[in-house]
Amino acid sequence: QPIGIFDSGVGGLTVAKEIKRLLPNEDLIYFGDTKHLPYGEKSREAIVGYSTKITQFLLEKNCKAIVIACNSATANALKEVQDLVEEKVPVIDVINPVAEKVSYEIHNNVGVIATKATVNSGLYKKSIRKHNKFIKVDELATPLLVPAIEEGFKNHPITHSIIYNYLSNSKLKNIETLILGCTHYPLLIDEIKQYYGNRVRVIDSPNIVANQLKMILDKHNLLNEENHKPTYQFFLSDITKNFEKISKKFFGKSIDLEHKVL
Ligand code: DGN
Repeated sequence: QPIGIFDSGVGGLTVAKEIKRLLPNEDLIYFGDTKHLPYGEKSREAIVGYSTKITQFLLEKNCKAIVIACNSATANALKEVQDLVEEKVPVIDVINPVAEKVSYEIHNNVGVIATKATVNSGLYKKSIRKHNKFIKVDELATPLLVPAIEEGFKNHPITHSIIYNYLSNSKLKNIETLILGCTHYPLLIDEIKQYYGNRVRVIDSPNIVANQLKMILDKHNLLNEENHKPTYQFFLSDITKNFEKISKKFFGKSIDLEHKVL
């Protein structure tokens, strides 16, 4: 049985890649809802609608776990996705495991950059404060980063200037730790680290999420045998050049992208 992973586009590939690295014997099904991207600008109702439809599709594909590899979907549709699966399979999200880890390990000023849909939900702050109410959390919406990434503007002057403009915001002035609260953003991690130098620690969210998944599958006795040869399947609601390029970089040239109407 495969693990189902979904995002609005290429962002969730940063999580899928880490899952593949940490769980090399697992079959993966990835769904990128490229037709409805970006989720960060959509209403809660729309995000709930897309997320539950994709979850339904992944359940039909017999997935043994669902990874919501999208912060905007987690912040707006986690409960609806959980209700839909009725505890038949575990649901792993990208906010709660990161917030929990940060709240135990770090005791300082934390900054979160994310889409509007995530920042408006305030879920990072709530989730961190639930575990540790002394941490100061500042969240900033940085919506232009997703279109820049989806356009393939890595190492590009436009992206540098967007990063500079956002990160110099006074909200993030005194932070010592930064959470990339959008699964697209690790694709710009070099540029973001370059802006801060050693001043700020950037959390490796994909690694935390992949570890959480591993722990849960292990707990439920759902991990494949060590000699299992994995398969990787990709479904997109719209096949785009940029997805093709990034997915091939992450998963190898031989992968196929299938179109699925959503
Ligand atoms: N990658 C998604 C996230 O983590 O929020 C959303 C990006 C988007 O669609 N704006």
